[in-house]
Amino acid sequence: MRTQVGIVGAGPAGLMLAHLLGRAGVESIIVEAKSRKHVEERVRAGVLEQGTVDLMVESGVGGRLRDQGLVHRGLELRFGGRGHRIDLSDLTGGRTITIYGQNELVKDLTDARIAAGGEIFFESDEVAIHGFESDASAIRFRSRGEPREIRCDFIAGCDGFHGVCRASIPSAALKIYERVYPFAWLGILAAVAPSSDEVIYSHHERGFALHSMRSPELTRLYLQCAPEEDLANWSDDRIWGELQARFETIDGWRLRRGPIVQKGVTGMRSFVAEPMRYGSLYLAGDAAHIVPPTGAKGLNLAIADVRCLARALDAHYRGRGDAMLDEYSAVCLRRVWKVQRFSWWMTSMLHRFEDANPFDVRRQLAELDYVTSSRIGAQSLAENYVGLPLD
Ligand code: RFL
Ligand code: PHB
Repeated sequence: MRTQVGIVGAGPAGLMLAHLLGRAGVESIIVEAKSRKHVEERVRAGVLEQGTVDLMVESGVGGRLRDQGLVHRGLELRFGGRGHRIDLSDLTGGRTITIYGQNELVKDLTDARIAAGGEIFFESDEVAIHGFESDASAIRFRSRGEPREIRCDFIAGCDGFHGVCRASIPSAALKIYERVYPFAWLGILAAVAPSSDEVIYSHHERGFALHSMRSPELTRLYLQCAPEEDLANWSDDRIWGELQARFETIDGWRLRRGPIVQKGVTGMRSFVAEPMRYGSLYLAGDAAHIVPPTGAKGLNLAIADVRCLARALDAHYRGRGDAMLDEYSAVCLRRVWKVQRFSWWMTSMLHRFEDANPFDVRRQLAELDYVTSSRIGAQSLAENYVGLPLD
């Protein structure tokens, strides 16, 4: 088989890239390790920046998102037993965020790709990439037991943090920047109406907690836990009790409880691999960088990368030269580092650190007080949260 762009990974990055390339008349084939069902049911991100929503709508895959996405104009920071609203829209000239599950976005993009006749090899085994240092790029894998090879001009490594693409680059050619946090998030999805109209980030002496949602009937909640936390120690009652304690307010706020339909523990890290290109291999999304989820940025960053890559590849195939491909890594990394800074900052401000002394805790509270009482402080948070402008 031959195509122009071979894509590894059918997560948000790989699917959006294939979709944008298809619209530009550039051919691609996706190779994915997991089944379609697995990819479409994976519960992950939920907050879309305005720029991500605009790209979905402009590129013709925003129908369900516009019907079912929950548009939010603000969020709440809760600390010291009080809630403080950050009016995202007022602070950013009318911009908003939209709550829409990553799995729904993945469904929309997969449906669009398949309807457009695009090829996705799900459940591929032994995926390996070759020849990207020279002009002989290829993806080799097994599909239903049969060996396959896709020869291509470019390979897009959209295979997430644990994928094969970044790992195939000689380690001497990459510089890795990393910080692993001494805590994780225990996340649940509960079949109950959200207890608030907006997302709540709560700082509490027992640890951080987050209230989000997926629909008027589904609540998404997270609580800070130990990195090696064993879910077996967390009965539903214990989870609800702990969440209630961490969202407590002086006026007796109550968290609605309901059946827990999904539970999981997610580690927290900041990670960047530079550069995001090696020969004709281009990394995008989690394959190149990870942010802790406190800023709700990972998915949005993945989409920003592939928007840039799709434009650069389009320019290449239209004979407009390779300047954009040459600049791809540097252009993406400028955004990546600003988003790293923001995600690290939100994480540091909101979590409980075991080794923090009383000074550190008072400084955290002062930071929260500043951000919620100064328009300029709040504006900086809001500008980053709704999404920095796309280059
Ligand atoms: P993905 O989604 O990991 O997709 C990579 C795909 O590659 C496949 N794959 C392979 N395929 C072929 N061969 C191989 N050898 C392969 N190895 C892997 C995988 O099966 C998969 O299908 O990466 P992508 O596309 O870069 O997308 C990144 C996002 O998924 C990620 O950044 C976000 O989920 C992060 N994130 C959040 N981001 C936000 O923008 N807003 C949020 O609110 C938000 N909340 C979150 C999050 C991530 C979380 N977890 C579980 C990590 C909340 C959580 C709890
Ligand atoms: C979510 O809805 O899953 C969510 C919301 C905000 C975050 C992370 C995750 O910062």
